[in-house]
Amino acid sequence: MIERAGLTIIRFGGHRLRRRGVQLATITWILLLAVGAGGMSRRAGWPTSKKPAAVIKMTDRLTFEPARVTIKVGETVRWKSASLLVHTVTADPALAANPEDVALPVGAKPFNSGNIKPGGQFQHTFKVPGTYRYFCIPHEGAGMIGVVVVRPTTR
Ligand SMILES: [Cu+2]
Repeated sequence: MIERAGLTIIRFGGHRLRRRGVQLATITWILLLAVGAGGMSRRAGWPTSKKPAAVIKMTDRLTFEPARVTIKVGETVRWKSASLLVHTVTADPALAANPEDVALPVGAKPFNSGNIKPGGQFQHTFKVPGTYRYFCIPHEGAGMIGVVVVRPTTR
């Protein structure tokens, strides 16, 4: 009985090993494909949620907190509503009641989030260095104004 069992294992041992080899090769291929696809998506710049360099809260006290942040060119700022009120993030002189509430570096395009509802958020990537002064449309008169300083990268 024992000898017969031993013979059986020897007889099928080679076959079993070969099958395991095939399985390993298949798994290796799947892993390589997965890693390859990951690398490709990063290189091709497929949509990935960009990690913000700064997060600013919009509050019921009609403030941006912090009111002033400093980032590097190419970085992203995210604004999050921690408020029951509707706010905006607006850096467009055409939409300001007081032109002094807006400042854009030369060459930077104006931007406006539109209405950000409670719990909502908005983000903007700054491609031109300089000092940005922005405001909230409904609360400009109440002084809801913020500043983003964008430093040039030193090479
Ligand atoms: Cu506001």
